[in-house]
Amino acid sequence: MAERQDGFCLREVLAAFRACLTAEQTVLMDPYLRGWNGLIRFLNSLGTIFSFVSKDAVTKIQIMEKYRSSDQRERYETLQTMVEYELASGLVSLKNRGECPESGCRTILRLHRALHWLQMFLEGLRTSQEDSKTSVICTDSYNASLANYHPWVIRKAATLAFCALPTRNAFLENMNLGTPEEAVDMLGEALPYVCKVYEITEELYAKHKMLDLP
Ligand code: 1PW
Repeated sequence: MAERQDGFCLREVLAAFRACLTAEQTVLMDPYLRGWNGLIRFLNSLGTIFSFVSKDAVTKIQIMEKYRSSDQRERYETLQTMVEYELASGLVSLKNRGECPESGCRTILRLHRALHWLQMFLEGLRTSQEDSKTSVICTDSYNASLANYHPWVIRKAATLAFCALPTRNAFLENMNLGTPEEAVDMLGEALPYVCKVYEITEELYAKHKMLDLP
């Protein structure tokens, strides 16, 4: 297994997703992107083979960070304000990607779909037996979620990369959450927040009929 990046801890990632949620049931952009940056560090710690998986997510996070440091930063404070602003200003293309290739709405939708995979994967890991294969858990969760949006060649490459995943216990230890048992407890406590962020985003996109943005 590749060397672990200094100081990576899944706890911080999960705390970031928890911090996304406001009392008004909106999702704050900055902790959302912070959570994603942590996930990328985590993916990279799994080895160079995962860098192709993380590269696209990195590009998308950077698009969103650019909005957050632009003159329009306040419009992008939450996913809800972003949707409202981009729709009202004609910045989202509902039919043709070419018109708005970097809209925040389409960019977040890609990260949102990937988050579903992550949520299912970590839940699978949490509830699996000690001798379960992480590659199988990862492939199953991928096939049930993100794979539906990927062409054959990406599905093939992703599934190949999953074969290189470490064993379940090594994986749980790599999360830096203590023993595998402690890691499982931590996941049980924190995953509901990731689910909640996912659900609120899904509802927001469904309400605006944006679940299939090109
Ligand atoms: C082990 C835990 C896994 C959590 C990983 C989350 C990262 C997922 C990134 C998958 C990227 C695969 C290669 C890129 C595919 C793009 O074509 C696709 N992007 C995503 C994020 O699915 C669609 O983006 P596009 O081409 O419409 O801009």
